[in-house]
Amino acid sequence: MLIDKYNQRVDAINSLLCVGLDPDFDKLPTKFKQKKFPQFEFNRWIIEQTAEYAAAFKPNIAFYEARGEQGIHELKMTMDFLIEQYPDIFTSCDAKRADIGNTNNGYAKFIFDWLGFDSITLHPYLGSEALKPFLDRKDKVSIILCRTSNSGAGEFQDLVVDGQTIWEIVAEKVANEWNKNSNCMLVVGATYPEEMKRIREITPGVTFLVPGVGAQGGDVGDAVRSGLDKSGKGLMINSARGIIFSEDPAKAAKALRDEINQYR
Ligand code: NUP
Repeated sequence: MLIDKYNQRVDAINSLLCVGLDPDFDKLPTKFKQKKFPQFEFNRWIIEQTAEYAAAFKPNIAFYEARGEQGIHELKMTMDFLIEQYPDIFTSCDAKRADIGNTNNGYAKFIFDWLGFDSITLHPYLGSEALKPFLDRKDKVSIILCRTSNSGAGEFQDLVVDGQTIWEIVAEKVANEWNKNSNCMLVVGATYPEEMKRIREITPGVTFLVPGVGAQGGDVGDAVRSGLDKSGKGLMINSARGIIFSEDPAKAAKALRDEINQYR
């Protein structure tokens, strides 16, 4: 079970930190922009700076797709580097996929098998039947959007159906149906700690990917207190811009790891 890979790393380095590898090309320091493989070289530097604090790395595929085949090539180089040099660190591809069944096989082949990611983010909009090809992958983790961190998250997610919000229904689906292989996680934004508390009640044993701290301004203490599970884990707290574009990424990663641990 690949969630064990994450938990073992959490225990080994005492960290719930996930470093977001979102190398927005326009924001790269000039010395990287000039290189043959700018996003890869930047990522390698970030990985080397932050690995000792990182339980997980999460590239968002958008920043690579934006550069076409060159970006995809550099994402592959990044994954090859991580798999070879840091095989204990959990990897997540933030791609928010999910389509009809046979189309999903294409996504799974690309992200799990070719790129070699441990996990993928998925939206639940097409329903259980559509998620099945991902959920059936016992060797990989499916991370399902539940309550996202953005300001407009509530437009659909807060809609009430039969007395429950959509995000509560998604959490219940994971609790009761989708997690039969113990390979599901949920995306729960740090910017909504009250909702996170409720989702923790519905899914006591599920690990949350938590974006929204750092650049998006979510409070680390609120998120940790709301989302921690009984074992003092259950969270993968992501920061991208707040670490990778800070003056000193190693220092920023250590500071966030320590801040998270202060509330555990
Ligand atoms: O609800 C979500 N919010 C969010 O920011 C779900 C996500 N997957 N993300 C992603 O997390 C976002 O696309 C980006 O890759 C990362 C947050 O980055 P940052 O705000 O720490 O720079």
